[in-house]
Amino acid sequence: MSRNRAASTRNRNYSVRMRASKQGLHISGAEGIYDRNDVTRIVQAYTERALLHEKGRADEINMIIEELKEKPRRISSLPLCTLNTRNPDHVKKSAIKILTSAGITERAVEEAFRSLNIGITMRGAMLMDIEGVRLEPDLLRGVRVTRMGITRVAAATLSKKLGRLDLNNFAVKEALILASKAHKHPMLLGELCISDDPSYTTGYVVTRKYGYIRLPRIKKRGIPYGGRAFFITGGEVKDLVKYLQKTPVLVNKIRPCRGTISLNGLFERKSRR
Ligand code: PML
Ligand code: MG
Repeated sequence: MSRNRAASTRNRNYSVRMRASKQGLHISGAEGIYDRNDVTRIVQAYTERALLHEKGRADEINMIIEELKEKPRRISSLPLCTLNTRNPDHVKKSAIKILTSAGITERAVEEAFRSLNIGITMRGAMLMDIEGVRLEPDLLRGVRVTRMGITRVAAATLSKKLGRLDLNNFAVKEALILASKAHKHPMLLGELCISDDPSYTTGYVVTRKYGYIRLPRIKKRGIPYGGRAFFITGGEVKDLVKYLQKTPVLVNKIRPCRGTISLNGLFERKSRR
């Protein structure tokens, strides 16, 4: 093969990852998988995001730009809907009903809410077994899910579907992509996420059966902490951590994005199938 040909058939995908902090505290993180031609634009966009964040202007921004050696695995997104939750209490009760339906104990869900509310935002996610016992190797940092992205075509479809629901923003798109990668792993049973952004008061839960369920009013406005808990079962934690951190995954198919429904509506819809 000629040199030019070899160069043109090389993987053109780059993982771009940004992590920003201020006085050692986490401000914001973002990442995606991009074509080589888009990398410069994305680096600029991520830098601006870190410098203009509502939690304050970052005094340290770490950016990693890495050519992917492995071809990303193609996956579909999780189906998405929003629950008509009224306040943090109603959210917690609903989250417990949804997550316990997947075999996670109420104790574990309570423990996840407690840990996400103690006022520290970890860089990555907690891993919890179904009893609420923490299993991640680094209890301070957690496990950051990395090397995931979305194809251009799928991104346009997702923007269109979310736009109809007035939800076409980075928070929803990036969280959905992250959760879609994570929940392709057979050890994941569920997830609870609360945004660490003070003005972003919608969180979500995930189960295999119900997909990505947004939970408005999960916290009061102004609270600057949050995070993720993955509920896991069976298998080797180190294999799961390797998958979450290292395996490149691209969302290339968008499953349905639905509007607001009640908890009964969610349970009934599935049981009718
Ligand atoms: C975050 O970016 O801090 C997490 C956002 C979680 C909720 C996203 C959504 O509205 O679906
Ligand atoms: Mg955030």
